Amino acid sequence: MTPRFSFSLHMTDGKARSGIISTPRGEIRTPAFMPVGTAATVKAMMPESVRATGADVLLGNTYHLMLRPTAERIDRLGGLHKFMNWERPILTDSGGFQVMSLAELRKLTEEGVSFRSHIDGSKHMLTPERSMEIQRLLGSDIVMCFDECPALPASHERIAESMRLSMRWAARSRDAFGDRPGHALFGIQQGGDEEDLRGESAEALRAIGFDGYAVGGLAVGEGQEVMFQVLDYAPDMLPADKPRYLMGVGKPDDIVGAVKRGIDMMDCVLPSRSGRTGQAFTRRGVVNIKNARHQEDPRPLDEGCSCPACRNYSRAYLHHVFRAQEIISSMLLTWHNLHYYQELMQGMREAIAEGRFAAWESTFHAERARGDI
Ligand code: PRF
Ligand code: ZN
Repeated sequence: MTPRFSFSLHMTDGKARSGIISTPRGEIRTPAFMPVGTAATVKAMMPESVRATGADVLLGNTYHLMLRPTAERIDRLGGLHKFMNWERPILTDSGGFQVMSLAELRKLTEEGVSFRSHIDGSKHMLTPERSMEIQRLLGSDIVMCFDECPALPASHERIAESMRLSMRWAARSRDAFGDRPGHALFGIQQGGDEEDLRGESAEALRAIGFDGYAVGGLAVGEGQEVMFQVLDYAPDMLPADKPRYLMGVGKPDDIVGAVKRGIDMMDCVLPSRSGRTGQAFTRRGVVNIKNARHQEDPRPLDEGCSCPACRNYSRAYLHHVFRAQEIISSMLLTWHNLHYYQELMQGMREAIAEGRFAAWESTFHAERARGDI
């Protein structure tokens, strides 16, 4: 028998939840953070190193991979897992959001989005049906519905029209996905910062029925305060027995606030991208390794961190290789940042399981308030 996709909720502490998503390619411990592997690589990291940081699942992108090297080529080469040497679960985003933020000459219709590639200007079209086909060719374990959303702030009418289009696309995504045992399809709630529209969107998705539900359309310009206001009600509108995924979030304190409000999965480029720009996340806040104050500091980035950057190198070395633009700088800082994010998730999972999330959260904020060493 093919092992099925399933979610088992183990513990709740307030609204925070811990559990396990089971897939034929392995388990995903929740709350989960998914490193972003946009172009079939988590930049500057070998897949075994990504795994060593504690990641159970990666995120891949329909938009980037359809343009280069194309979904058809990846399929001919045995699928994305084999292509990039990551055998564990992969979730793929559906492309609509990336088209609207990255592509040129976009044209949105009921049918889908036509656009020109940001790489070579070539013409393409994405529809719910084509997005489902691409994600199938990639061999994605968790497939996302095709959707779109406005940047915030936006008017109620603008948000409503966009959300209703995304809900019609969600129904088409569900039909095109079909029945694929062992693979999951997630719906995406839209509705911006309007409570009534979030409710309408959740209703539409529940009526169609999905294996998991994402909260989309946040972290698009509204700021943390408004995002948390929406997260105070939006996750509660989605089925409690299915995973809830907050897309494209975020900074460590965004992630903690989202888990506190009932989110199970998140993804963000921040830990990997910041690693390449010299920003390190630590329990005492953000450290800018290019700052001259590190140039002769023999101490590690973070005394309490067990990652290779902190075990084997000084701040002085990390400062030097960053300034000299050496490739190892991106490798070490990305490793550290991904390790930090995964330890954050592990800390929350344990705290939730032991019913001490509130105390864990107080310590998290207190440590950051002390500032860097
Ligand atoms: N939809 C999709 N991908 C996304 C988003 C969304 O709303 C966001 C919003 N933060 C990030 N990535 N499909
Ligand atoms: Zn470290």
